[in-house]
Amino acid sequence: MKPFPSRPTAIPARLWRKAAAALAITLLTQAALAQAVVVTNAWARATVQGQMASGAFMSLTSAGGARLKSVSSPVAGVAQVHEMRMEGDVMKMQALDKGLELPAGKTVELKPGGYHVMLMDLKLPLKKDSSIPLTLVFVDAKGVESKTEIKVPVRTMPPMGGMNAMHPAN
Ligand SMILES: [Cu+2]
Repeated sequence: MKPFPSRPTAIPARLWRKAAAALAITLLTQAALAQAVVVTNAWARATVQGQMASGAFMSLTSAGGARLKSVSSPVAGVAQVHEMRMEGDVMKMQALDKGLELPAGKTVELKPGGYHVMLMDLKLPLKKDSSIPLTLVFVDAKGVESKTEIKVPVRTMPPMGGMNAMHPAN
């Protein structure tokens, strides 16, 4: 049996530089990904004739922590981030003036009965199987603002599982 070499194999400096450059690119990519908020399972509830408001729902995951500051959509005159909570026996809904906190690495669910995107003053009915554009404005842990535009499918029921996974463009 050959003895284990006591010296590591010499690696030419040229290769080390290549490896270092590759590592730097990897780290940069990871930093960019850490800042982005991943949006999955987005959907908006279809409306019936004459209905002027609806809700949009999704799961938001921020690796580094962020805040959903505001939302907007060309189909709604007013779009807000809302929360629903019980006050005594009464379910109340209100706008989150400071936005919705997204703790690092935790998935925050926007769903019926909880946090949601409220779409008001609808300019057109939300038709089942269509989709609407939605702009999400996030502020990351360093206070840097970024916009994510997503296409939100209009449904009558929440989606099952993660078939509508979407990633921010930036
Ligand atoms: Cu609401």
